Amino acid sequence: ALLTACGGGTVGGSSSGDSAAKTNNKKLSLIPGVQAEPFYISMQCGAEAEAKKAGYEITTQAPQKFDAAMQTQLVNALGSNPPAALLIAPTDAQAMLAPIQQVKTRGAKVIEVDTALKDTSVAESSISSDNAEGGKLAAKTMSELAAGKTGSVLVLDTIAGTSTTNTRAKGFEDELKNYPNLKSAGVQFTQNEPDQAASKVTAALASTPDLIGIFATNLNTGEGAATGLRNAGKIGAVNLIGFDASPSEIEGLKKGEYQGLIAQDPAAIGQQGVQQAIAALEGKPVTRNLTASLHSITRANMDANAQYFYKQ
Ligand code: T6T
Repeated sequence: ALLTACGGGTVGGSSSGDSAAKTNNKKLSLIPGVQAEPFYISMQCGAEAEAKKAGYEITTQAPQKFDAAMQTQLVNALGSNPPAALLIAPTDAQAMLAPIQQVKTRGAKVIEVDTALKDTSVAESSISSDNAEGGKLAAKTMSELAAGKTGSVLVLDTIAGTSTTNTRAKGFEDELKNYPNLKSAGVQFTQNEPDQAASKVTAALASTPDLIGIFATNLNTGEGAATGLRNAGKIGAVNLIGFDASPSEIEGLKKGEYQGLIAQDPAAIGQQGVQQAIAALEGKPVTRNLTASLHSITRANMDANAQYFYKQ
């Protein structure tokens, strides 16, 4: 298991809830979307710090890939006597419903962090960025960068069924309609694999000669898009707006591979997720929906925004 940047806890590894029968009331479980990824590591750090402060124990288990079948195994492994609360980033808005519902039936409070199920009746509280607004913000930035120039703009999404990135893509496409000089070249899915994002960019450069911009809806699509542009010698010729602020994206922004990033605040999502879980467990008022902040980062303002860079 890997030690996290924040010191406590591990990524991956295993736990068993069976011997803890009577003491589960101070136990929380966090199941992020995927392991060893800066966004979720930063979220885990925020969650761990908050749990420690409140005298709760939190165990993190993350799937190897952003995949509903793999995540379902981890949810099922919580067993018949689950922790008091489950904080989870559902990897699929529909496929994760049944397993999460089962944990709830077995007595755990469910808190959604980052992504969410389509069925809003399961979670006590959902904490996420305003993803539609993030997409909009990216389109506005794209329009400013184009400065009136005409051309096509491609969106790289992750997987159909990922609530966050699907909403970012839609927010972007909706806002793009306000800029008649910018034409949509469509939304491509990449299975959250940087390699697939890179090949979609290579293909788009060949099929769409007037391509002037790419919006990558998360860090994996962004890293892949940067590779695709680099391979084609198109860095800077095509504007790349990314989402998130991983160390590799920040490096890319410095080098001019990205013209802008929309950073989330994953540590705050983790922290608030733990706060809401504890409120639910202790019978205190719970807020059904909480929105974490977004920050538009460019090369010009990056030094002032260093607190939003993700951990790795
Ligand atoms: O963008 C984040 C997260 O918000 C999204 O749900 C999945 O991808 C990331 O984890 C970044 O890779």
